[in-house]
Amino acid sequence: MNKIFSNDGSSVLAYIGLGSNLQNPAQQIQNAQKAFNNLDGVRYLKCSSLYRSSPMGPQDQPDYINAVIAISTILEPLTLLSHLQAIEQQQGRVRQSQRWTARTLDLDLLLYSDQIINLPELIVPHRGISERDFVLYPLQEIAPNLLIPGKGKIADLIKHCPSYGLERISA
Ligand code: A4P
Ligand code: MG
Repeated sequence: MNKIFSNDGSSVLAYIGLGSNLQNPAQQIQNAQKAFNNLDGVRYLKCSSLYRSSPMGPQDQPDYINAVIAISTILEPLTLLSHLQAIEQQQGRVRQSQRWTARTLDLDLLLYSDQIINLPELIVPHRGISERDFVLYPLQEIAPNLLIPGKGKIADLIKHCPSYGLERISA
């Protein structure tokens, strides 16, 4: 447990999507879990299984490993986003001009409590959340009854979700 986490009721539940398809993706996900464990203002709660998926977007890149983690946090959304980007940087993320290219680590803020956020640099729920099996299945695994603000019940979203050949690879 990190030092400045308070338990005074001001913390919120948030879900983060993790994706990696470069430089030992499963290890990248594990390293990111450790980074969350060490982040002030964040309590790491749980992580889904790891899932393998075919790339969404350009096909000339390796398969992805995806997972979702739940955290409790006292950080404001934009502060949390800047920590996510710092963790991506620490794990060697190189941003390309082209969208959806291969990466060592991508951290997306999927949900922040039941808030809907529409800022230039932060959109929550994450804009792809309802169209990605590699997000919805791991999310459902750790939050089976989730209601996604503005979108509906997770079980209903999964029924209409395209498939990227998702395969659960570890518990
Ligand atoms: N941003 C806005 N809202 C958010 C949010 N909720 N969480 C902004 C995180 N970032 C958010 O992101 C671009 C900008 O989005 C950031 O500057 C931030 O201010 P980025 O990580 O720099 O770039 P990106 O990830 O390449 O772009 P994008 O459009 O966010 O891509 P996605 O949606 O993250 O998708 N295929 C498989 N199978 N599995 C994957 O995990 N991931 C992607 C990336 C493509 N294909 C994939 C997977
Ligand atoms: Mg991203």
